[in-house]
Amino acid sequence: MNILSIQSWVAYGHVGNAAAVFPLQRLGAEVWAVNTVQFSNHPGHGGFRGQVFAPGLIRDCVQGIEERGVLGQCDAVLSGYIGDAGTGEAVLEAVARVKAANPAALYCCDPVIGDEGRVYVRAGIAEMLRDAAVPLADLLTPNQFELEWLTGGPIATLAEAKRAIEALQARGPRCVLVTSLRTAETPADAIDLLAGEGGRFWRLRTPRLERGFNGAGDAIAALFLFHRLRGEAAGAMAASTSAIHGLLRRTMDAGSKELLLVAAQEEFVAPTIWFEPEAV
Ligand code: PXL
Repeated sequence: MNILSIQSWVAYGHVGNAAAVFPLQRLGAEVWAVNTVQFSNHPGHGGFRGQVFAPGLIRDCVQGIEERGVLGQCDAVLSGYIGDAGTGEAVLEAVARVKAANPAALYCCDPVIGDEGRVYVRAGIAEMLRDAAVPLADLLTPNQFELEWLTGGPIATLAEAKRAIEALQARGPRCVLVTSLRTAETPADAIDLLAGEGGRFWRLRTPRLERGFNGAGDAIAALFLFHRLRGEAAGAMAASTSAIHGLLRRTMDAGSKELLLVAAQEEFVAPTIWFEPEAV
């Protein structure tokens, strides 16, 4: 399995490609990692240094891969946090090139816009994701805030979440995984995930952890893509969520600010706790 992953890179810690590449490799995927930035660390630490790469670097790397004659062996493109609109265009051009070389390739778009009621990407990015990336995506992995932003309204119930997924599916992606969802039906101590594909929906309920983790969304999107390439959505949701839950629990127990991807690597292969989705 070959996955072209176009995301940010941090030297210290784990977000973007630095959260996605190793879990994919640990499962046996070849990752063609194209980095959109090189930062010292995630901005959530309060400060950071580094550079945003020009979109031309992404185009060059994809063209170079194409010139080696291997683009047709790419099974999927994965994109996440996009720093500026030019990068977004280069990502979508890469998707088009891969799909031209391998029509069976999937595009998994993690539409990183914000969380907890707040947009945290630059002006224009959210609109680009909604208007240009969603129509090209085969798999989409929004959190609840992103699902609400992309579909234009608050989501308070499971029925509303299902309708929002259907509205997105009508615009492009056949498979949508909502990576964190709290509705009227969600117990206070839980977080739900909701997947929809082929007219069916599955909900998976996990214990709510005391804090959030930068990069967790990036890692779950990568693992969901991996397992969905291997099989169907419900199984991919179970495998990816169970793995990330194990990773987060271990990270929390150790009191680490950054995901303990290396120390918890067995969780990607054989999660300690297995969560089963239910059809809803
Ligand atoms: O986790 C998403 C992400 C990835 N990369 C960088 C980020 C963020 C979220 O803020 O800043 C550089």
